[in-house]
Amino acid sequence: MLTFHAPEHAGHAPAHEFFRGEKVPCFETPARVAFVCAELTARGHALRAPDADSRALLAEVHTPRYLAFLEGAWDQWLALDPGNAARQPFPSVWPIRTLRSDVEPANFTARLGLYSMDNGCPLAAGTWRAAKAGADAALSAARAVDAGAPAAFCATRPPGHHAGPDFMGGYCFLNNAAVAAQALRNQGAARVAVLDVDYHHGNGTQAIFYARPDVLVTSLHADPRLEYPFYLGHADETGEGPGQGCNLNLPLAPGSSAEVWFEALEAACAKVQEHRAEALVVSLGLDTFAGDPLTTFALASEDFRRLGARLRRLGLPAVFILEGGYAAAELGINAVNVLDGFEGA
Ligand code: SP5
Ligand code: ZN
Repeated sequence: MLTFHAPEHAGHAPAHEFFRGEKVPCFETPARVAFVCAELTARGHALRAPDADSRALLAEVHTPRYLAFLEGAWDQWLALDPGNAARQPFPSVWPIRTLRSDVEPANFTARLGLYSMDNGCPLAAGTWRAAKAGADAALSAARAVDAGAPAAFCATRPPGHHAGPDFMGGYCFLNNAAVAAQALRNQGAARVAVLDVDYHHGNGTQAIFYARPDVLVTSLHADPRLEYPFYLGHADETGEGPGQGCNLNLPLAPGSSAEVWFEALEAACAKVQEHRAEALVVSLGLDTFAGDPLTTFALASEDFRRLGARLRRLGLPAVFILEGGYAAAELGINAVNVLDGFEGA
């Protein structure tokens, strides 16, 4: 499958995140994409550099002040203290209910909180360049599909589906799936569907398209009553205003079997067809894998081939975007199984 990949991802390499109040090594590492690229190459898929600049598209899915903050964040962090080069910034205060988010604070950490949903999004020197290269890949993939490719894959990181219009979260900074969906719309697809199969609900993608009738967002994920991102992803979120009916969440019990998962996938696929989508964006999280260290679903490597084959039957041009998946050594096999399943290999 036509695959877009950029080496800039490796510059996003923060050392640690927080887990149960302790600093632990990051789960979302450069090695993840290295494993994916190695497997792609081993199975004969060619890698291509992104060939489009996503800046204008990014402004359609994120706010100007968020983009400006993210692009300058590392330099602002260094400006506080050159010694910060060896430290990671984390937010410690957030504008929750009753507090104002319209006034941008002059304090860096306060700004970081304004633009963050959690403390789970470590920044590094190369974060902006890595995230921007991922968005460039998403736009390149959408253009390739518009030019006639049946499908394209973005072997990119950091992931994007938790990033909303004006915030980062859950290892995500720029919403690559939203960039691809908006690009497909701009290129002439009357209706686009985003199908999010990551273990976690794609709260950012849902938020970006929630009031829009032209982009269906459907997601199968662990029940947010029990699992991250906790505050969005429930079954009663069906869209609002003109977008009413254009959002479908399929929350599943933690520990759900592959059989239950594929049943939910059928419901999501039926919704995509009902929407009469002309193009598909797949938020391809592989953290539904039984061996994932962060999650509780039970998909086996062969199930990812079945997923790809099922998506092919939708008969739509498709852009696949890599999202989560933290069993790094198996991530390449699982991701490329989806792509090979799609291509009927
Ligand atoms: C893109 C993506 O998959 N982001 C996921 C962010 C999840 N962050 C919260 C992790 C909570 C970890 N709970 C771990 C339990 C391990 N036994
Ligand atoms: Zn995930």
